Parts: sequence; structure tokens; C-alpha cells
Amino acid sequence: MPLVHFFETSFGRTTERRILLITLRTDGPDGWGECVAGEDPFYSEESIDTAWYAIERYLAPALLGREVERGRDVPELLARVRGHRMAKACVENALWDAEAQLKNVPLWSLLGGVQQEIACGVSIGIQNSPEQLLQKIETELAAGYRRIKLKCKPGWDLKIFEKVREGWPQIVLSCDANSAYTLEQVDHLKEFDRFNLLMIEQPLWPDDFYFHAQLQRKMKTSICLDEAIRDRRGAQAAIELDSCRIINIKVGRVGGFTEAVGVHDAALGAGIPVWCGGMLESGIGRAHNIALSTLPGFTLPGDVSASKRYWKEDIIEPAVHVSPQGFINAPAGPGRGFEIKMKLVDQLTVRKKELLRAGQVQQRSAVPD
Ligand code: OSB
Ligand code: MG
Repeated sequence: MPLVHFFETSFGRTTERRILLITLRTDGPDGWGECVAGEDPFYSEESIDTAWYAIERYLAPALLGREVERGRDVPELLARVRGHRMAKACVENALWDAEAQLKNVPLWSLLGGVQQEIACGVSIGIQNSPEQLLQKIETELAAGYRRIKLKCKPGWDLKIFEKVREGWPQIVLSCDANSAYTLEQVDHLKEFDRFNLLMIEQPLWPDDFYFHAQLQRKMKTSICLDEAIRDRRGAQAAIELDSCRIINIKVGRVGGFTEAVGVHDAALGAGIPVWCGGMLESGIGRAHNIALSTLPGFTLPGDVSASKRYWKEDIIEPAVHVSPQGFINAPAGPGRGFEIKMKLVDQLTVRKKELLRAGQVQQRSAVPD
């Protein structure tokens, strides 16, 4: 799916997405999952191709033909496989999706959500010029978004923040480095404190807690961890070490809804605010992010934005809409609360495979390999 506008981070530019979707057949309704892994292993170790491999070879066989009643029973069935969290999340979340439909409740309430209105922010990538960035900010603020997050890296940071603060001294502003700095740049990073940023997201290495704690002691701006938080245990460690004062929760990054709720609970218990991150998802991942964002600890605006910021036509119906005040309403219907546009999904599909339990014969229409 081509993006409406390219998206550039410190690790590269994306112009179109390759997305892996799962339809999970159950005795009841079908559940859908979206794998948020990137096209290349630049954000994390996973990519869309390693997810396909992990699901086909290990994760699907661990579930096929089994009695599994709840989404939250899935992690233990997949636990033998180490890592591959985005692949696991794709499978587990599809089961939650089916479970909520079967129980005839919204997915968000099954997850323990309480907030019917979700505050939305936007993540604005590195642009071709500062002028192009200022133009984008103008557009997003006019659309109602409640927090602007700027991607940054050496050479696209202090000068940019200066220009943005000149135009908008008061807006809620944050930045995301995607691990573009090292501790040798501590004096440079301390300069970020001049711009009244809500947070700096993942300034250092993607697997690090220890040096982030050192940096947090030297900076006033709150550090938020994204890449480094891989599970609830990691969240507890990072909080105890004071490696971060805010956590970005991405359901794919932590391996599924069960663990995402666990990270949320750990943060809520420690008084650490969380928000829902995004991975340029299509509508299915987007619907799942909306559901997660309704949990009580999600007190900061997320990177959960309208479909039209990303796609000419999203694969769900209705498309995700953000109000002029910058909120998304949690859907009232059962399950994910958005229909899949099957015709569009079929048109966009370049490869599909039906995975069956041993001895099962192919049902429904024949599916090419
Ligand atoms: O670090 O939050 C990130 C997109 C791809 C990979 C990593 C990140 C992002 C975003 C975009 O910031 C969030 C979104 O709008 O989906
Ligand atoms: Mg991030």
C-alpha cells in the first residue's frame, strides 16, 4: 500500500508498505490480525519476511486444531519460540479479535478499556526541508491533533526545534530519535531541554536501559522508551532504574495484547504515563491500537491518527476518523468495530497461504500458494 506521504525516521524513508495480515478461522467468527513488522529489520530485528517464516513454521502450527478459548491463553502456547514478538502479536491479536466478536463485546472493553474518547497526536517524519515540515505542522494542528511529535537525528534537531518553537511556542511538542544518538552526545542532548518538550523518545540504543538512566539523570526532558521496552519485565526494570519517565506501548513490539496490558499495568502501578505508538499500520492494526488506547493508563495522546493521513483508501470501514478536537471515538460494535473491505484486501494481496492443521482438508475457496 503506497503511503500518501513518505515517512522518514533516523533509520530510513518508507514510501510504501508491505503488510502481512492474518485471518484466523475459529469455530465462531474469523479474527483478523496485522503484523506491524517493517519491510526491513531497521526498527527491530523483525521484518515482514521473518514474520511470515515464524508464523508459517512455528506459531500457526502451535495453535492449529487446538482448543483455545481466550486471547490471553495464547502467549504460553507460543512461548517456546523466542523473540518474533510482532509475528506472535499478529496471531494472538487475531484471537482476541475473534473472542470479542464471539462474546459480542467491543474488543476495547474485553481488554479492560474505560476511555471512550482517545486523544490523538501525530508523528511527523523528517522532511525534505524545514519549510516542508512547518507546512505539515500547520496542517496537522488545523486538523485538531493534540500533540506534535517530530522525528529527529543529528542535523535535524536543535535548529528544527528552534524554528518550530518560533512559530508555535505553546503547543505540546515531543521528539523521537529512534536511537540516533550515543552518550558521547550528552552535551548536545542536554540542549533539547531548552524547548519544553513533552519527551524525547528512545535517544540511545534500542536495547538499552542502563545508559538511558545515566542520560535521564543529566536531562530535564523526560525520556520515553519505545524500542527498548519489549515486555512487562523490561518495563518494570526501566522504571526501577529511572531509564524513562514515560512509556510508548506498541502492541506488536511487546508480542501481543496480553503483554501490552501487562506493560500498561506495570506503568500504571508505578505512576508512569503511557501512550500508544504506531507503526504505519493499515486499518486492522489501527483498530487494535484504538482498542488498546482505551485502557486507563493511556493518559497522553498517542500516534493513533486518522486513516487519511496514511492511505488514499484504508482497508477498513468506516475509516478511522479524528474529530476537529483531536479525538477518536472507541467503536460501539462488537470485536474490532470496523469491517474489513474484503474486495480491496483481495486486490492488494500479492501472496497468500492457507495453513491447516494436520489432516485437515482445505475449506472454502482454493487458495493459491
Ligand atoms: O518510532 O514510533 C516510531 C513508524 C515506524 C517505525 C517506528 C515509529 C514510527 C512512527 C509512526 O513514529 C507512528 C505512526 O504514525 O504510525
Ligand atoms: Mg518511536
